[in-house]
Amino acid sequence: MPVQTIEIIDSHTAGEPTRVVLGGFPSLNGTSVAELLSDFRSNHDQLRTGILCEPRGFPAMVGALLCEPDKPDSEAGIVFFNNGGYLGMCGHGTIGVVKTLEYLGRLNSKQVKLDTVAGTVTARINDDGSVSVQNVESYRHRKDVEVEVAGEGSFRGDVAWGGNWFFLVRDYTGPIGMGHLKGLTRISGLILQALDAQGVTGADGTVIDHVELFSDSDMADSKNFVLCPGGEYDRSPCGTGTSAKLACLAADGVLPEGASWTQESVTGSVFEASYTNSGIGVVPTITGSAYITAESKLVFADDDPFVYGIR
Ligand code: PYC
Repeated sequence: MPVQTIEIIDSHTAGEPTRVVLGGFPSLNGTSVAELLSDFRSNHDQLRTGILCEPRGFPAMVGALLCEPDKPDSEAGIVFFNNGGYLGMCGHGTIGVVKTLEYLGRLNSKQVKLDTVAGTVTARINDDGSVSVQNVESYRHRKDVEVEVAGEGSFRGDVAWGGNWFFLVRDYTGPIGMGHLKGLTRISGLILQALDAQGVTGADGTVIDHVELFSDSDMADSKNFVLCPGGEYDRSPCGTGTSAKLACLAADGVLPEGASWTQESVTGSVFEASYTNSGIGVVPTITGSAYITAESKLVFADDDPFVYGIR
């Protein structure tokens, strides 16, 4: 019974899980993080679901495969993946990776650069143990777009980039909370489908794969619900989603450069964020906390009918 084993460390950032792959993964061909992702997708995609989905994981997990960086002064490259596919960048995942590297004693400095498919990000461990991630440049692509959802009416929102493409709904009026997950997931999924059907995309026709709904918050500037590709909701306030939100707030002139924005998630966890102005948008910095939850070895046996997960 030949077996393959893969070493992982699990953490959660503001409730959202990250599974960092440390060893045992087949070596990938490519000279950049984007090329390594492409080889992963083309030749080893079954390991994506084997690592993340049941019975070894659960669908909300985000994977982070550590690899060679693109740039000589970066600590590592990261290929982010989830139950639905691959992510250009992941804010909560970057915080999880940094806490994992710290836990392993692999950080020589409190500040590191990490290369993702969306670009290089800089992460700093703060004195209180939280991590601040300076994300890739984020910007609003389209303002106040109307999308028609059959049987539900129309929704207006902005299309923005925060390392992934988001549709940030402006006029959702329902409650956001753990008691409403089914309805929030359903309406966000319908909006995602409608965007695709009605040809609303990110720049260069790129598919929008995240939807963000908002409500008032008792403890922060705003509360969100984020639907991720693959149909799971983000347990954290979503680092790239909060970056997209900052880009919209900056474009609307309602949040000045350097001012603090607190974003609560549907689970009640909070990210603190701010931005500096940049060429076409803003450079956001997102701060959150992550905690190690497990250190283990996944076993993939040839005769396991669910060796590549329940898909
Ligand atoms: O924190 O950027 C994020 C993220 C994306 C998908 C899940 N979390």
